[in-house]
Amino acid sequence: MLTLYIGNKNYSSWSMRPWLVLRKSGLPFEENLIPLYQGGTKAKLLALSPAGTVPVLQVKDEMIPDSLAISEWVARCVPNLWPKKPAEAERARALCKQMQDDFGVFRNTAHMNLRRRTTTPMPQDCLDEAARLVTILEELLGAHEGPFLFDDWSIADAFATPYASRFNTYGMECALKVDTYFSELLADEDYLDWEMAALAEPWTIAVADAV
Ligand SMILES: N[C@@H](CCC(=O)N[C@@H](CS)C(=O)NCC(=O)O)C(=O)O
Repeated sequence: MLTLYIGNKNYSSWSMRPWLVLRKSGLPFEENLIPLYQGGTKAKLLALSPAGTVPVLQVKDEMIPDSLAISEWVARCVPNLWPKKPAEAERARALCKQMQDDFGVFRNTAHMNLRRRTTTPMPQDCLDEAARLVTILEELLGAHEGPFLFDDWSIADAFATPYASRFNTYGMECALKVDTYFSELLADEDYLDWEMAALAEPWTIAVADAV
């Protein structure tokens, strides 16, 4: 049995990604949600793994932290979660890493917050990073038939989904091709299951709701 430890569905972009990957894999899994930034949260996270963060995937006695490491583990169990052509699979892995590591100003200014809709203008450095991401996605979409980044759904699309939700939350505009792609991600039935649960959550994180 697999157990995926996750944070709040409304706010935890890192948790959403491997959850979507597991859903697409068809592997049965249980989820265990640890509300973030409450008394005792950090101790619970550190008891799961030295990373002290979610997501963590429990596979029997093994605890796998990190959204990309978990996604890699799932992709070793189930075929076709990475693009089939090796060069495309490498490109997809690099893009996932970039979506994890880069765009820090964008991520930390425009927090993922599925419940929220605001037209508060975002600072220019945040918009600049968002525009850089859009350029990367637009180029990939232009080189493929779609509807996803590498034609068929792949882990790269799971990693892009929290960004799609940010554009939605903050009413940020982007190129038509990318806008169409984001709409596809946000209409995905697994994403909608996640969103429905997020909307019903009682917890709030003030710093994210203040934007
Ligand atoms: N690189 C990690 C980052 C995980 C991460 O930062 N998770 C956040 C939740 S969105 C967390 O657990 N924060 C709690 C804390 O840092 O105390 C991954 O991809 O899984």
